Amino acid sequence: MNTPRLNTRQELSSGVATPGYTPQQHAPGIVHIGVGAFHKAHQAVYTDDALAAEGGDWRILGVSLRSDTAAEELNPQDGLFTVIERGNEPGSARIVGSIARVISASRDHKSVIAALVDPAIRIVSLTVTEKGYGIDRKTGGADTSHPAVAADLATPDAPGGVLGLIVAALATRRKNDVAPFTVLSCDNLPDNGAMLRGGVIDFATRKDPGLGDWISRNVAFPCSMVDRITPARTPATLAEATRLTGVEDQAAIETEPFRQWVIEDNFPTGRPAWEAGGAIFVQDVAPYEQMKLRMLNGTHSMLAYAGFLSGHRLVCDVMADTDMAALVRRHLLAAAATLDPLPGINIERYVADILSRFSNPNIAHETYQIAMDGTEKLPQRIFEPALVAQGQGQPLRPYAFATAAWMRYCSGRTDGGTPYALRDPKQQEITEILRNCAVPEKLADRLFNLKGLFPKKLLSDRNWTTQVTSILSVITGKGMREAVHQESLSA
Ligand code: CS2
Repeated sequence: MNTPRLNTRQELSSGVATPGYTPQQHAPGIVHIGVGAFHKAHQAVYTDDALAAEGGDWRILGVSLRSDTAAEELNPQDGLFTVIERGNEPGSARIVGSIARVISASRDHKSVIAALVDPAIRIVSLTVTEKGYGIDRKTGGADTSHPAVAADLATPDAPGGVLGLIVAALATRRKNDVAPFTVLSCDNLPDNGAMLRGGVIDFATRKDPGLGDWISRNVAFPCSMVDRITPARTPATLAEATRLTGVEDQAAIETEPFRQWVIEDNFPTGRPAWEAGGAIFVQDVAPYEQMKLRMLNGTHSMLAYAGFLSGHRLVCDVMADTDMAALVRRHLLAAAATLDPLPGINIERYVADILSRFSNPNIAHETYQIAMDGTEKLPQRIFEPALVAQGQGQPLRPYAFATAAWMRYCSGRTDGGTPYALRDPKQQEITEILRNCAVPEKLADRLFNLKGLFPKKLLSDRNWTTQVTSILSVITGKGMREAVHQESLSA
């Protein structure tokens, strides 16, 4: 007999948590761009909790800019999906009902625009990854070399990228005298709201300075810090969902029990009661964001490059390697030392929590997944805390090691010679500059010169460049495993 597919009419196995409200009775109030596993494990769960606690018309209309997968998986299931939490206890399943529907921009562009200009939509939130925004981090304006930005500037009436869509929708709302929506970035970027605000205003001003000015005076862009480790889904996730719920769920995801969301409380047109799910509302998100980016994400990137090249497929395998675990701890402590104390946060506890989250053996989080998009991630995760450490006279070694591990990773071959794809927006440039370059000093030099990547203050510090180059020469000479071992002796 065929297993029935999850939808609002299907009976589920006992013990499965279902929405504490009737999803169809709540209209959408949020458009979310980027309906990937992370959104489903994070904002969708908080919204589910908010709807159960306080109701309101706050369901989510998902928008996928590039792929049809989310729409194909979720729409036949009335937007429902299973979240499997995997901690140290056996996994538990929960059905989330906060997503009403997903619109695929490539198939139904009209509906995307209609949703964004609908007065009922009061929040547009985003998880589009670091590279999805098309904002130049140096100037803070629109990055005209970004393909979606360039295309949208050329044909602003048919926007397909983040900046183009938001600006076109805000222009229409302004014309129709409809209050603007609040724009909420949920990606791992410092000052994500302020950054997006800068990009949107610059993009709008290029088109119409009056619009840029109106946006700067009327649209809120709160910052937020998001955290929940969510591995890419595998066929095992779907099989486990069926085992736990008794139905087939093509949209199931798995994640860790931990979750955190710190949000700047700036929602002029209202918001769901996300605090019901544990979200914390503050005036200034920056210190929380710095803590998370430098400690959790910075250490993640370091362990991804060194771990992947040491032959570890999963983060929990990295943590079971005592040499690597020593470097993980060293990196966390070094990053912690760059932060000011934060009321309500016990930093030793935060370190211990991260170590235990990374060691979770029931989460199949791949080092290769984290290694992706290094040029987009290293500036805020590694270089920024390195600059603080430099200014405060703290050791630069942990950041130099992370950087050298990334440089070695850029060569695109394991120590055994197996090639892998870099998966980085600068992949082509990196591959070209590294062609026929086996000498570590040259390799480091060429990557140091990658346009716009390294801060000048680091490049002009010989202590920094020499450490990176010498670590890289140990890695290339002796292999990653041995280099990690040597490094761990002084950790
Ligand atoms: C990871 C993050 O892939 C990565 O770069 O560092 O996705 C990390 O798992 C999340 O930020 C955790 O909240």
